[in-house]
Amino acid sequence: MKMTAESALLDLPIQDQEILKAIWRKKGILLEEIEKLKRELKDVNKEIEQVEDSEESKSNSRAKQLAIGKKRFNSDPKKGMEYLIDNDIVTHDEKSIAEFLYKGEGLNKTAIGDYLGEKDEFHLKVLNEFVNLHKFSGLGLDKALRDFLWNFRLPGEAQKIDRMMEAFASRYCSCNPGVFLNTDTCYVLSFAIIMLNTSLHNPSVKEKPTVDRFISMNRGINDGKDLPDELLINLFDSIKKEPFKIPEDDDDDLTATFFNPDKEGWLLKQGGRYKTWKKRWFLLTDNCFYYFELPQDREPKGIIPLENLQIREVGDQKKPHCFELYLPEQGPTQMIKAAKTDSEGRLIQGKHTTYRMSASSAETKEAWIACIRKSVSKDPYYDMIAARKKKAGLSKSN
Ligand code: 4IP
Repeated sequence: MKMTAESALLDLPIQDQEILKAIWRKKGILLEEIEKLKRELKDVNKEIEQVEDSEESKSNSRAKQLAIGKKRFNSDPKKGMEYLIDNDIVTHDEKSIAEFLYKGEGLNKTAIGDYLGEKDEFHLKVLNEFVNLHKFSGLGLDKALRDFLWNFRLPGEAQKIDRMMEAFASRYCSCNPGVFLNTDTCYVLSFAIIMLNTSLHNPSVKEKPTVDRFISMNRGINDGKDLPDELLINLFDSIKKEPFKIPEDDDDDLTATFFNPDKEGWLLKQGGRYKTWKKRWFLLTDNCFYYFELPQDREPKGIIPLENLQIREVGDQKKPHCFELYLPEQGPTQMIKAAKTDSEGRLIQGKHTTYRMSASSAETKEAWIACIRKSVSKDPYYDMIAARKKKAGLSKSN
């Protein structure tokens, strides 16, 4: 006979029956609780799965938004950045935008340059934060420039370049106090390095500058004083040995588009008051025409700023292949603004109404005329650099 739990219970003394019944009740309650917990656990697991699913899709859509944002930024930097901010990928403050641009993953370096070059106050703050992310301490100016110019592509607009190079120069000077007497010196020298890079490595520039020429070009830029030759020689050697690596290099040279190649060579020059002809070494740079007694001379005999001047071919009874610089729309007695050193080495004003030069051949004459024409035609970069150069050389006396 099979014994049920109830019949077994009846065999027990009353007291034990009560205890057993209580245990059964307790067991029932516990079982119910276990079931309830199981159900709850199932629900919680379900919820967790749902949460995980939505997190995944959230991160999926975030990745998608990031990709869209970068794509938009590359075609329209301002709008792209707005999109990235609206979608909480980048926070709307100069620091996080600068960090995002500095990291630069998937961003076009031309677009970064355009964004950083914008002129309103907020963009200027971003530019400063961006420049401050660069560690220039203990770096030579060439190395710092290489690092800086690798992170974006310099925009083509003079004012944008000006702001960026200004920010670069202040950062370099604050990381390396004492190297330059002021930030304008650093600014001017940075441009000189960029120009040197073009002159040395652009095959279309035929006359390659020498180290002496580089030194003489940068005379007096350190608050009116000369920078140490050693510093300039090291910079020259570094650029000569290794040209700048330019982001997204597509044969479009960094500076060839906005710097006219300089020219130098022998010409005969006619005197102002006394019309004697002198053989002088001429050099065209920074919209100025310099002449020296000898190519290796440190000090020019004369300086003719080309601003407001025009150039024309002329015939001369005594000399062949002549051209002259003249003042357009001025009377024949109007003097050209120019400086020369007198026999005692003092700087005095020139006394020319025109500057007449004779070249050794028709080709040389043509080449000079073409180069000077390029230089006298209004170049927006010229004013910018010339003004800064002036400041770098004269700021102490200002
Ligand atoms: C001089 O003639 C030279 O031609 C000077 O050229 C010239 O100065 C003088 O012009 C001219 O009088 P002499 O040597 O026969 O005296 P450089 O300075 O190249 O020697 P410029 O102004 O052309 O440099 P005036 O205008 O100073 O007289």
